Amino acid sequence: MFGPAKLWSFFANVNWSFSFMKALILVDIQNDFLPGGALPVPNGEAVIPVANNLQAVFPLVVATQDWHPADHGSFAGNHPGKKVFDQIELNGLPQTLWPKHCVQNTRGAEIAAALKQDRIARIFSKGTDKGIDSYSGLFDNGHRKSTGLGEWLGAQGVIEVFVCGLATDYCVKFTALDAAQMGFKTRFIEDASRGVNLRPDDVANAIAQMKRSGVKVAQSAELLVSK
Ligand code: VGL
Ligand code: ZN
Repeated sequence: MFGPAKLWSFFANVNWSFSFMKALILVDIQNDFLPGGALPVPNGEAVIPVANNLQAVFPLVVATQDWHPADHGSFAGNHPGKKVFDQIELNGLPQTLWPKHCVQNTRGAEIAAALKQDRIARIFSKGTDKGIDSYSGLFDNGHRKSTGLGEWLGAQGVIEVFVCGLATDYCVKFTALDAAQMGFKTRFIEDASRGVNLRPDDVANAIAQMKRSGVKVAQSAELLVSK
């Protein structure tokens, strides 16, 4: 075979779904963000069956894991006189104070047992530096350090990412915004995510902000049929 026929056979045999790979990013589906955990997201458990079904239609699945040292600066208990949900400044950045959660090597920090994990290619931890929080799975809140997730996805040939998990108004939102900013075509999967809603409109505002930043909103049903 030579000429156009050879060229055609080359293109016909490329697995384009892998060359331009789509990746599913499962954000912080950890015990502490589920009922009974330290910082439960209302109805957070509802994301698990949806996330389990979604994994089957993605060639690549990754997860993020909030992974704090016990003396992390985002914990209210590490700031005498402050309460949970107070706003402070932490090394020059605005910081909401949270209950102690997702402490490294504790049960609360473990990925939920009900989440299918055999297809998770890599888990990227974040929030490991006590001096700065990290809502996004790609960078800390000051964009000072990368977790390596964005670079790793790029190296796998990923051009499009689908982001879901906990919590819509914090880690899911900032993961999606950073992915879009890094140049990934980015979609937020609404029914595979739940938010905290400290203020009643936080989830709605998070979705609006993602949309303004070029993140498209998807529902799991449309993804499960078309792939
Ligand atoms: C998260 C607050 C503090 C999240 C993590 O996963 O959305 N929220 N740490
Ligand atoms: Zn955290």
